Amino acid sequence: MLERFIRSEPYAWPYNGDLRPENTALVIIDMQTDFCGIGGYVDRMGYDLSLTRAPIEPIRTVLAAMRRAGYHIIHTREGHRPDLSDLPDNKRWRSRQIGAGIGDPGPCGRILVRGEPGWEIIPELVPLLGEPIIDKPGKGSFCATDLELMLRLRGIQNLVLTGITTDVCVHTTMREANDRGFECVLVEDCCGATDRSNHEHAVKMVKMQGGVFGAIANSASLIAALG
Ligand code: C5J
Repeated sequence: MLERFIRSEPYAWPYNGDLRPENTALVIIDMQTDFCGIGGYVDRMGYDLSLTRAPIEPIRTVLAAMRRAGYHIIHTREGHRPDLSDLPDNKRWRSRQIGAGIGDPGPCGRILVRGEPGWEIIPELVPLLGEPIIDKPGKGSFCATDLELMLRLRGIQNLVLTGITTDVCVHTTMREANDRGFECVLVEDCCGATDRSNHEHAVKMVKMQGGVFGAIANSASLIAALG
């Protein structure tokens, strides 16, 4: 086997040098208007949209490179059924405390509800036909979804994690994936949080204990490793 690694911290990723399009997926998490668009959920909560919009261009570049090289591409969306039957009462209650009630009407339609304009993936990163989209009711991409089945059926072992938000849905997904034995790298500049320090601390957490959840890379070193 020809070994291939990405320059990353705290170790060169993947641990075994087995980086191939066949066994590796780019996962783009929740790049929806609700998380980075005007009038969406994050905007309604009053956070700085420039922080969650910052990864759009880096992800675009990585997406184009990984599509070209034939890697698996998987998108996720956070959202709830229109009848809100998959929305826990406490999640709704908490969102209302901060003025962005999930299921309530907003400028982009009902907040975080499947089928509404705010729930759609932003046009810059629209999935191609055939690229799986995982619809998830929670923060982690494995909870109450068929993601693990899709990965196992395709023989995918390595996950390149991008999207928003670093400290919430990206981190939860990375932790879930790591516990299931997937080898994960989080691409720092392809992620963003609602708070800069949360982003930085989420990145730092991954690097503890020899890479407790995997590794951290940036888009330039990832693209360089793809050859
Ligand atoms: C949040 C997410 N932050 N996609 N969702 O509620 O990270």
